[in-house]
Amino acid sequence: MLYKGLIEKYREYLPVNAKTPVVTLNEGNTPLIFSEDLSHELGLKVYLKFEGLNPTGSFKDRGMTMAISKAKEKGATTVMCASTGNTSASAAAYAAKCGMKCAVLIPDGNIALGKLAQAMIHNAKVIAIRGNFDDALNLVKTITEKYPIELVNSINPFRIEGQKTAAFEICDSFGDAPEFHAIPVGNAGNITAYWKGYKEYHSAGKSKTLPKMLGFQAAGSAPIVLGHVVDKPETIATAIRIGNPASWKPALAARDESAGLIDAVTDDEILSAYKRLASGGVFTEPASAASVAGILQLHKKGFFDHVKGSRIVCTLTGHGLKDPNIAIKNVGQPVTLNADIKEILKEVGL
Ligand code: AN7
Repeated sequence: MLYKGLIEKYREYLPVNAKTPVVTLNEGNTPLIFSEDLSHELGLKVYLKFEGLNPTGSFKDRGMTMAISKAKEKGATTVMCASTGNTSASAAAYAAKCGMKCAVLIPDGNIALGKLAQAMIHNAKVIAIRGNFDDALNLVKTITEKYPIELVNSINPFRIEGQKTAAFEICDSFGDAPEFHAIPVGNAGNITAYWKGYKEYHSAGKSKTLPKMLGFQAAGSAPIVLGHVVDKPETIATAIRIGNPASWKPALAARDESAGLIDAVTDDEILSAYKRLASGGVFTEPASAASVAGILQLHKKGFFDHVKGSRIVCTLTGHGLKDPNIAIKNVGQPVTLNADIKEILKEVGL
């Protein structure tokens, strides 16, 4: 049967009705890739939920199909969000799909080029503000409270509803939940959404168990780990450069109810995991690699010593092509040679 996107697939678990105009780009249905490399090192069965293969290249599309469909249902004509990049790319695309206007506030100078290009080409009104993501989100909250504009950040509950379907897909693939689920944490909407999804599927009898949720923030932007707001968040993983997450409390609930943890990984650990994933054929953006950096760090501490053979899923939240600059910066430029077979063969090592 033709795949029509996650709203049609999981309609009975979502707050939509026959009258909801479904705005979709056929998001969801992303692959769970088995990693031989990581499984071998950790003594676990490691799967990568590659959300970079959504229509705009990140998991945000799952929430955006819901948020835009519900905005359309209530007659909204304009949507707005603050973004470190992926939310704006997704909002712009889904708004374009259904003829809505979209305005986005981004932190000036701190968003990956691919994400900026996406928001611009889909005709969003892109405003770079002199401030960080947290400043931008505060502005968007104030504006959307006062004016007839729909807010499509993850404090919009429909975003969480759409994003929870990733947990459904994982349970449908395995016939149960995995033992562990590792995920990057920025504004903390996604860890909240996964946990909601796992709990709902469990209640519906679709899975027998619940996973332990393992969340990872970048060390320079780790408010939840530190227990206080970070005024000047820093990290090379610009997607998760967030100092005051909107879904802070539900993220703590996900951590505690699942008997999991939320920890920090350094930029060096993130870059190392980023390069390692790419060396294994999977190109994610740096923020996405935080989930893998996190489990490698836990492995070194002996965290998995008594649970060998368990199944663990790492969410890879966005595609590596979002940020080509950081890739080139970390691996260097190609060699340039004359158009000469001898020179080429020598370079290839033949
Ligand atoms: C690749 O686009 O916040 O913890 O404004 O783009 O649910 O915020 C992006 C977040 C992880 C963190 N990985 O997810 C935005 C934005 C990638 C991301 C996260 C983001 P949340």
